[in-house]
Amino acid sequence: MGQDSILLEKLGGVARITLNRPDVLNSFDASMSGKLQDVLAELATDREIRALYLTGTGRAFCAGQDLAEACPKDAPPLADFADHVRKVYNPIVLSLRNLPKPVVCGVNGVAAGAGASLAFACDLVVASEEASFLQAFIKIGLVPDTGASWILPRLTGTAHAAALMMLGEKLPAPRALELGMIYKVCPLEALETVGMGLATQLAGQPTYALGLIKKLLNASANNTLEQQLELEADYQGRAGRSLDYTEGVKAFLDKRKPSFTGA
Ligand code: T3D
Repeated sequence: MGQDSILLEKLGGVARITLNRPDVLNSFDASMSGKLQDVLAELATDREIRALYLTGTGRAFCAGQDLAEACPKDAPPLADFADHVRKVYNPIVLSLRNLPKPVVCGVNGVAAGAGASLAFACDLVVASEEASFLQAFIKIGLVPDTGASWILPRLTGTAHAAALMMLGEKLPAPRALELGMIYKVCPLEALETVGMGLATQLAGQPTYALGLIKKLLNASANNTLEQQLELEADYQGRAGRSLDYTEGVKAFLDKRKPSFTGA
């Protein structure tokens, strides 16, 4: 029996998801993408889980599509990449962006093609000093997918996004940090502590409000100021009716640490 391509551990309020095909740099075959979709669907409704941590086994985070699966040596290539992208990668991006809880990504090594896009679809990205990001698509005659062409220009501006996508150069994590593509860089030995630490911290925060912050950030990309102001008002109304708001204010007035339940 083969190894499990996705590992899921529930550690208190945090779900730790590990991409686990290290021999092929955790590239996505049908089994791994299907399992990731299933795990994300399960975690979306698991009330005990209030934050996710996504990382990879071995020396890579994820090398995107498994090219041996997409173009087998002795068989015809995947019939329709459009169909494949719609069914496999688009639902994963939408699950991560629409998940009503925060996702921290711990990029342990190279993140290439859809693997880089996967990291950028998460809320907070922490990378090891050895990690790198690679818009590998152009190297094999493809275009960026899995949300890269939407998110990269918003992270770096069009000038850098165009260079990354067109030149396909490997970008070291410290440079990705300088360009505003990721949140933090740390030594590889510290990645687990830093990444899981952030996820654990987030799991103790007001989950409902964090979910609304994600929605605000998603909407801000295309809204006018007027639309965004209205959305903020609406969400503030909702957050103000949450149990965590009541607890937050009560704790402040009592001069004690709040105990948020996520509701
Ligand atoms: O199919 C569709 O629906 C289209 C959608 C596509 C979405 C995409 O993600 S397209 C982009 C696909 N990914 C790539 O093009 C990246 C390919 N990999 C690389 O360019 C390099 O491996 C890296 C730059 C990521 C790392 O280089 P390096 O030198 O550190 O490692 P390596 O020696 O190239 O790879 C190590 C092993 O992993 C090697 O196998 P071996 O020789 O030890 O048996 C290599 O073949 C394997 N591997 C790496 N990436 C992939 C892979 N095997 C299958 N698919 C991969 N993507």
